[in-house]
Amino acid sequence: MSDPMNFIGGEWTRSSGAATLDVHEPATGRVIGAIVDSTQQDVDRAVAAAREAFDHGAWGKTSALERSRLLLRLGTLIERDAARLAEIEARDTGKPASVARADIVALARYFEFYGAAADKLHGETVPYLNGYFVTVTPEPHGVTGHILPWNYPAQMFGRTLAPALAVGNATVLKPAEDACATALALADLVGEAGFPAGSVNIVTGSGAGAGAMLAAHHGVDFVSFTGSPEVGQIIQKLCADHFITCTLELGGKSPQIVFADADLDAAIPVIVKAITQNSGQTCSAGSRILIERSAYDTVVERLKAAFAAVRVGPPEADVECGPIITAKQQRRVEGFIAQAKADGIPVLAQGTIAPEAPEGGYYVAPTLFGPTPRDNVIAREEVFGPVLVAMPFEDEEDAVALANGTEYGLVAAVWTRDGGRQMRLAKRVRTGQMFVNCYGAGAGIELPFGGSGKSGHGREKGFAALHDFSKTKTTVFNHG
Ligand code: TXE
Repeated sequence: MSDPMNFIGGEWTRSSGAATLDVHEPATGRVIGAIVDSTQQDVDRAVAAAREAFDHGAWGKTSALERSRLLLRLGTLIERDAARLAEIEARDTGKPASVARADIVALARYFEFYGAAADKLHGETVPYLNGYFVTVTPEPHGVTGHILPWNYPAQMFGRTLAPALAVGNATVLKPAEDACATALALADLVGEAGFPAGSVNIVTGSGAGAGAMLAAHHGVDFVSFTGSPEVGQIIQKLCADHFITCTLELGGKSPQIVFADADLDAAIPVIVKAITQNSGQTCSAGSRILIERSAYDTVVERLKAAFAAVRVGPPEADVECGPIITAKQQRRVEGFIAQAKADGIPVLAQGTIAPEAPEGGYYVAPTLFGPTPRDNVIAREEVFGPVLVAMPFEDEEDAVALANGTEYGLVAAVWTRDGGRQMRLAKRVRTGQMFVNCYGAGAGIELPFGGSGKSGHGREKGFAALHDFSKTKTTVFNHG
């Protein structure tokens, strides 16, 4: 597909307008293509196609077993085309080649997991008055809107669409304007897998344009959004205007809490990877390291060496860290680093930009700061880049207060050999996911994921996503 187009009603469709947006390659900064900047008419068409598929079309009539088989087939097609998809993803996002390949494996796994679950979503019966029989069954919302970020475009396609489709919703997806290529490549596989027309629609375009049009659309019954807290608030208000709900996955400032008794051989590589993986552009990035004061110097020495060994380069160099997604995000990350330096926070270590990194690419050297004052902006706000801040704490009570001391609450980890302390912190740290002596631990498709506060609400992944993408219906039979 060379001309910019949307995927609507099972077909590649031209925009009603002429506007397009350039696509830049993060590794070089060069323009490598263009996408449709969708109009209101384009979004109307996509929602109408989904509505028709759900209300009257073949999709609305599929059985759970048929949906299961469609999802599984799509997962198999993704595996078949994994090398091609990984190349597209790496070029579009700048991810190291091996990371892009792992993302495609995770993408296929989403369709496998939710394909296998689609025909196992049971309802329940409720004991009630004599003469009555009551069922409570999960029902699809109808048409679901999906607004995606650019940091894991391939994984997000599976994370949000697979559970929505498993339940039976018809979907309209707006990928991020900065990374659409994989979603568009997947549209052809959706068709090949045999999904009925209108069950999956893809419209590209800007956030303030197509994104807002989708969330505001009265033909949409539920919205799944991943992105910034500022836009999350806009989405929630747009949804409230037409009385629908949404899930918001908005990022974090996730703490790794290291006690003096931690196994540092195990902890240090995991802690460094958790902030440099995907160049720190991960909602669940472990961006704060909280260290028991008595071990602060030892931990920091180990961290410095590991951090300084991180290399940054283009996808084909396949080093630890790729470029930042756009020039705008690069400026944002560099702005945080410059401000922290201006505030006098010591730089403990920096990674290196590899000589293979082309001029013009959006590269930022991973940076470790510490000790970082607790009230400094870099200790509280999401940088969304490879920037780690180290902070000492006094005791368990102080560690909990520090961990809970931001507006976010998405992911946290504690590193300690003390079993009682593991249990206490797991209970007291305000977070959607808690890791004990590990972090992330794989793609985690099976594990419910989501936050509270500025990290958003609702749950993705695991069976929890199936609940969020459905609503319960209570049916009361009078057989008296
Ligand atoms: O996000 P936006 P940006 C955070 C991270 C990052 C910051 C800014 O801190 O530095 O957000 O990134 C669409 N109505 N995260 O500017 O703008 C947009 O087109 C409807 C964390 O890229 O929120 C894109 O598809 N939609 C996050 C999506 O929202 C709108 C991942 C995300 O873009 C819209 C990404 C509007 N008014 C950024 N404006 C995570 N949780 O992983 C934008 N969009």
